[in-house]
Amino acid sequence: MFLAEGAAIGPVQLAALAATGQVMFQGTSETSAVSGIAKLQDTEAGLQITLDLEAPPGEHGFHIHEFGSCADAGNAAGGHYNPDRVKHGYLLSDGFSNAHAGDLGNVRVNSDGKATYTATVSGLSLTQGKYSVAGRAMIVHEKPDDFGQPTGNAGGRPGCGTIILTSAN
Ligand SMILES: [Cu+2]
Ligand SMILES: [Zn+2]
Repeated sequence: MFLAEGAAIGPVQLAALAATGQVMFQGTSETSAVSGIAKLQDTEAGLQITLDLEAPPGEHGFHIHEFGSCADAGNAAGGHYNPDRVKHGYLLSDGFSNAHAGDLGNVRVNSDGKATYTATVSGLSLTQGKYSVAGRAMIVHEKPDDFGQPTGNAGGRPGCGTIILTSAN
């Protein structure tokens, strides 16, 4: 029985865990000074996010929003990805019960205008399970996410990109 289960489950799990994706961030208006790329990968520990960004120095709220459109100055992306209808927070420390599934916190941009953000977010996936994010949008906000309600007071949406799959297996 043990051998039969291993033979049946192993290859399926490996295929499901190997998806990769990316987000090309572009300014949502002529005055938006935000650009960059995020590489995404499903791993056994969760969704691995590696963001390289150029933006005005300081902290910028960073979220996954519900819809994969950046039109209308980013507003077409809708609200924070929040399938559980819970309050706003910081997913990496508050978890899915006390934060939106899209609440990735802040990106800190250095004085040279560059930032890197890396995280592995348990529970999120590109295509698998309850919290799948491929086809949605990532937004880099004008201001810091202060984790206030209902959405962190992060202001405008100067940077946006759609989460696309680069490899499904
Ligand atoms: Cu946002
Ligand atoms: Zn939120």
